Amino acid sequence: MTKKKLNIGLIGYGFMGRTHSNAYHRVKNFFDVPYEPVLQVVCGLVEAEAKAFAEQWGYKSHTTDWHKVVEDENIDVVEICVPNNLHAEIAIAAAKAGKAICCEKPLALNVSEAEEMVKVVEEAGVPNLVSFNYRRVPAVTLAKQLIDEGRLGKIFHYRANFLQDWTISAKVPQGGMATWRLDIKAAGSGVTGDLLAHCIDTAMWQNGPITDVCAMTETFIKERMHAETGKVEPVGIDDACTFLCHFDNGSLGNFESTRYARGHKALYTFEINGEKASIAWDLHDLHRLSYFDHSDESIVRGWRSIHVTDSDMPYMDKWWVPGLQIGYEHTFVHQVADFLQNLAEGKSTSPDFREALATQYVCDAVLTSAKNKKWETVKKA
Ligand code: SOE
Repeated sequence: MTKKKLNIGLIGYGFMGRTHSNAYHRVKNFFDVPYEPVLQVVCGLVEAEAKAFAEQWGYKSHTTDWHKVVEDENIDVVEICVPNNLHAEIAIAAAKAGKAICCEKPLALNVSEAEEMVKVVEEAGVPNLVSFNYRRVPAVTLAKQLIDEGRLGKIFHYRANFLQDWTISAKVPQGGMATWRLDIKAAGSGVTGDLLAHCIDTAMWQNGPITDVCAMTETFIKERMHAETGKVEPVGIDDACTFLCHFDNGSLGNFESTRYARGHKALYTFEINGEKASIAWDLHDLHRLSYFDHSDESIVRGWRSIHVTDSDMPYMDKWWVPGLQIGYEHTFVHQVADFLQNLAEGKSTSPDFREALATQYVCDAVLTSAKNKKWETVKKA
């Protein structure tokens, strides 16, 4: 049966542009999606690079002007994969033009931009999604399922880390194509918006709203060369951030993120301790979910390592056979599969802009708390 074509316009051809493009290619082969995605146009800063990207990833055309993508009547979905400071302007224009939107995380540079984005997409009634992809690692989705089934009972503790080590050298510049995440003007914050936002999104999805936070941040390297100006400039981002929090359900949270944990490249881990059971997960071994069930007979009770590959586990019936693995890129395929399904029903996909605003509120409270050295209440989205 021929499916309705869905025309995709991608803005940004960096790392995230590749993950999203790959997802659109793969999704139709593995999932029974209601549309046939057509990669129509890619937009990026440098013409030759946009052209090369279009050729490599099968986009029909390329441009260096994002307005052309948003204003193109032919485009159904706008994919926003550019630095954070460009999210709001593009998303607002796309919503006003009636496009469905998938925006990279974090939603915006700051809370006021994020609030405006939510207002505009909701007024326009366009389906929207923010790409917090780790929710769609099968083991992470399974963890959510186990919690929702009440297997952990009352939850006492939620702790999460996201550790990297790629900015330890003072020679790493700030700004520019590859290192915009170090430039406060482009990123809005450092590890808080870039890495902790992932942990916060997963945590609130699994364990409910965060009500208040107490944080500390540090900028270990105070000045870096700016890739665009060539000048040594003060660094405005947080290199590391640790915070404590309360969840609405009474449990305690403990979060840490840094780009200065020598030896760790992308060590995203979480552990949740409940009255009846505990769960732990580690991105470096993403197929495994550690699970401890106190109701097991005591002589065989212990931490089990569940290999999340069986076909009754989230998303896994679409891939290979039990025991065979998938990886990081598949989280984006799952995201697109869910997005297309919801799109056909005229719905947004979780986490939508409003849920991402809730994460932005936590990030904002974290940064304010670190600055003021005080507990901060988190605004409700
Ligand atoms: C930063 O290094 C980064 O690429 C984040 O921007 C991503 O969101 C994260 O998934 C991996 O690390």
